Amino acid sequence: MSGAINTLFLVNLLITASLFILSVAGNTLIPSHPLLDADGASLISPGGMFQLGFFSPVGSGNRYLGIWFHNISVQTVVWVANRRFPLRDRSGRLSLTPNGTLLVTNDADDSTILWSSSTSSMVVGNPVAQLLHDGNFVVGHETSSSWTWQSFDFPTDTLLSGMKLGWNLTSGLNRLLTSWASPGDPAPNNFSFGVDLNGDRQVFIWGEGMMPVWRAGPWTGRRYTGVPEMDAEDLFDLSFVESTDEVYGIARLRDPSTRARMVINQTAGQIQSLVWIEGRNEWTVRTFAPRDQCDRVAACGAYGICYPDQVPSCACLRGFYPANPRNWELRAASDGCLRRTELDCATDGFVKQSSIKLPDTSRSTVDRTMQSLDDCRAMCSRNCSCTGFAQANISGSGSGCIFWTADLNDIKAYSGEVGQDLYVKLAAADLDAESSRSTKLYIGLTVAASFAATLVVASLARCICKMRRKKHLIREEIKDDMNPPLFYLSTIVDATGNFSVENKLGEGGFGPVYKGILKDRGEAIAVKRLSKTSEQGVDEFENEVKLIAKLQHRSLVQLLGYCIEEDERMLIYEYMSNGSLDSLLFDKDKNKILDWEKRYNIILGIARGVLYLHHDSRFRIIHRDLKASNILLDKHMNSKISDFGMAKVFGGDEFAGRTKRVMGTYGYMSPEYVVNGRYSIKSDVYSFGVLTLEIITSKRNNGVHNSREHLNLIDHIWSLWKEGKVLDLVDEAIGHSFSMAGVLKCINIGLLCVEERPEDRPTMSSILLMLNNDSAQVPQPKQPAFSFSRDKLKTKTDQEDHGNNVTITILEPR
Ligand SMILES: *[C@@H]1O[C@H](CO)[C@@H](O)[C@H](O)[C@H]1NC(C)=O
Ligand SMILES: *[C@@H]1O[C@H](CO)[C@@H](O)[C@H](O)[C@H]1NC(C)=O
Ligand SMILES: *[C@@H]1O[C@H](CO)[C@@H](O)[C@H](O)[C@H]1NC(C)=O
Ligand SMILES: *[C@@H]1O[C@H](CO)[C@@H](O)[C@H](O)[C@H]1NC(C)=O
Ligand SMILES: *[C@@H]1O[C@H](CO)[C@@H](O)[C@H](O)[C@H]1NC(C)=O
Ligand SMILES: *[C@@H]1O[C@H](CO)[C@@H](O)[C@H](O)[C@H]1NC(C)=O
Ligand SMILES: *[C@@H]1O[C@H](CO)[C@@H](O)[C@H](O)[C@H]1NC(C)=O
Ligand SMILES: *[C@@H]1O[C@H](CO)[C@@H](O)[C@H](O)[C@H]1NC(C)=O
Ligand SMILES: *[C@@H]1O[C@H](CO)[C@@H](O)[C@H](O)[C@H]1NC(C)=O
Ligand SMILES: *[C@@H]1O[C@H](CO)[C@@H](O)[C@H](O)[C@H]1NC(C)=O
Ligand SMILES: CC(=O)N[C@H]1CO[C@H](CO)[C@@H](O)[C@@H]1O
Repeated sequence: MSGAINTLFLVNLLITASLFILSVAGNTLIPSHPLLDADGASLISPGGMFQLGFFSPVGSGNRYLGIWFHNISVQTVVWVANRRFPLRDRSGRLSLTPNGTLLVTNDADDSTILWSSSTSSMVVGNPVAQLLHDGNFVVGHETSSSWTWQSFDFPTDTLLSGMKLGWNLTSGLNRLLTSWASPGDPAPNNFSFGVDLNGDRQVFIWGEGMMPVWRAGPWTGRRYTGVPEMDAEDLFDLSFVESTDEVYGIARLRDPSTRARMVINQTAGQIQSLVWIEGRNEWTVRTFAPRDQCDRVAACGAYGICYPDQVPSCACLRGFYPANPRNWELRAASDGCLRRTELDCATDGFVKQSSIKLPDTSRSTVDRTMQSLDDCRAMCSRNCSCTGFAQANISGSGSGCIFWTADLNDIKAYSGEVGQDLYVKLAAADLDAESSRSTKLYIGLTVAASFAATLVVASLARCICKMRRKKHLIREEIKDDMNPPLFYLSTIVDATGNFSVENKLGEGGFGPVYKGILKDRGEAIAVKRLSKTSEQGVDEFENEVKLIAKLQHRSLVQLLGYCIEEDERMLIYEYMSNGSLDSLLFDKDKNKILDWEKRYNIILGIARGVLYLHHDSRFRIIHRDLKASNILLDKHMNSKISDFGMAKVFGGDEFAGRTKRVMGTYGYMSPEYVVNGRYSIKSDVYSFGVLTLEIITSKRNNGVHNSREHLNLIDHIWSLWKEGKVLDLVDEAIGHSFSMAGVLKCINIGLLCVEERPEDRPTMSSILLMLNNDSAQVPQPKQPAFSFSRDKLKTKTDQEDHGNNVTITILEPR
């Protein structure tokens, strides 16, 4: 009995074994012989480097069709078909249809197609699918060597030798690597790696919401500008191809017998190139990026330059100074740098910045025909919108030019000879200054503070996590709480011409804003659309809906309704035909229409709106982000406050708070808020003061100043006020028909509002009293906050770092 069973078992085993041998024998799949997971069947590439079949990722029971390195001790999957739709058991089947489509189906339930190869052209005759020696799985006619489909066109997270990364411009096919969700789950996740077609074509890593994380930059004929170590690369030979129908990067193994790959790694957020070391039985990382803090996209903002080996790492390019000194002191350099002297497009020249990673070229143009740097220079000089240039192709004797027409962003300094030369356009005055003085670093930092900056990053990360969690709750919360009308998505799509570009008004705090006309009422509306990809902004959206729905005042922009449908979230507002205050005020031509009467009326409107928020509404509300771009003007030029994304509500007698997450706009934020995260109605008063002074002078508090002695507008006004010459700063566009007393009173009030101590600043009700009543007492202002001259800044920094504990306090995450 047991002998019979044994024999039967043996026969069975033999049959199974022979089937197994049959199915693994080849590298070819034909329509009549599907590949079944239940058989343990697979294909092996000629040469034995790759294997194709069903597998389970480490730590998961799910089954996927994939390709991996054959015959090595570490499971290394390089391609996955059904990334999102795993099989739960071994019932998977890979089949080839007679027209040449590959299908992964569930054998237990034949109707479920988990994956299919998308092809537009079908194979006529006898199709075959083959796993080639390089790991490419292809479909074609049995006698032809051109493929109707290939796995290399649909990469997952791995780039193999000979694979193209980038675009077929004719078909629009974009070969992009996307990271696995986790080692046990190949579903596509946050990080991707590919080619961006804007400007001079560049290679990027993008993170969540396709936010650029790292920029390899443009190909410079020999290497990517952001990968200087490529010169020493011995594993792959990299190149970049641009033609009328293709743009792609490609890496070819120098020694085709090595096992090597490039992979976008989810946990590290890096692109890594790895090689298998036979003797050690492991993968070794050869190169990776991003490598250091200077690889973070735009780490130092516009016209900033990042030195990886220095502390602090950010500096301004020669001829530029920090846009926001205060901010730089706080190690937040993303505001970047400003020109000392504006260009005049006649006498400007260039300063050479050597050994750098070229700035972002997405807003640049390339001329490959120019032969010499002199030609590039002449071209850039002639064109007023040109901000700088560099050689496009450093191979050979060098040729071609890249011209930048926007701010120069994301510049990294290399040590040694590896980088490239960048020529930055500067005003003649700055060129002279630069030749006598070499400003390299903006100093004012101790190691303790940079440690504290690390803590800020940690606390920020924590905030972001909190926001993510909240996203899921938002829908329910809003539904419970809402009273403004709900709009259908279709109504909004109709009104805005399906969010057409022509109707886009601008970019708001958390997404684009569109103009629309409600078809049934003919009423103009403004639609604020939360960008789908933005995690940031969900909190702000929620806040704004809940808050502004309950507010009604002629000096606040009125919310008409909202829309939450599918994954869209939108706010619908009354349309303000004269746009935002900043677009008029700071435009030399447009601000001529703002005579004193209009400006005074605008100041009064803002004051009434803020007073309503602080005292008259059912709650106490602190807006926290009053600034010129948040003041909108209706058709009669009445000012209205908008954007309640950051506003805070208080009940009862409480009217101050403290936050670890200091958000707002530098230049308008009061010192106690910037430094300690403390805010109160008096921080709004401070912002109101800044706004008032900006409205009178048409100058940005944080803008470029003609005078090098002054840090900002407040500082400038204060020094003229002391000298009794403050009317010199009044915008000429106001003309001569203004009431000198009225203007002086407004400046006086503005200066009272920006005093250092919150308790010294007036309340909104006394401000309105002063504005409205000519016989009301207006006290003399004291020295405002943030008013110290450039040389005092250094001393102040020292004090903060050594004596006083202020700087550290705000950076402490709790
Ligand atoms: C698998 O690897 C071993 C050792 O590296 C080698 O001896 C053997 O030939 C390989 N087999 C195949 C099928 O490549
Ligand atoms: C090939 O056949 C499959 C089903 O067998 C079908 O879904 C697919 O559209 C066909 N493809 C082409 C290109 O005709
Ligand atoms: C690009 O796509 C078009 C249209 O599908 C195709 O005809 C062409 O062969 C493709 N080019 C390359 C280089 O693959
Ligand atoms: C992005 O990655 C984080 C963790 O790294 C994860 O929590 C988050 O869900 C991912 N986002 C998406 C859209 O997959
Ligand atoms: C991702 O990179 C990290 C750091 O190099 C490494 O420890 C980890 O094993 C990598 N993950 C995968 C899936 O390769
Ligand atoms: C200046 O350069 C930009 C970008 O290269 C180009 O679009 C523009 O036409 C040029 N202007 C002139 C006057 O040549
Ligand atoms: C860069 O210059 C080299 C040497 O002159 C030349 O071979 C190569 O084709 C150029 N590359 C491009 C993209 O123009
Ligand atoms: C609106 O545009 C989107 C994407 O641009 C498109 O998918 C959608 O079909 C369009 N809707 C209408 C109603 O035109
Ligand atoms: C204006 O201010 C004066 C002095 O404070 C006060 O006596 C007067 O009542 C005020 N007028 C109005 C209309 O409030
Ligand atoms: C700062 O230090 C002083 C003593 O030097 C201490 O009294 C104060 O509480 C500290 N402030 C904070 C916010 O830690
Ligand atoms: C400066 C400006 O754009 N003014 C406009 C304000 O709105 C009214 C009505 O829409 C227009 O007539 C003005 O020209």
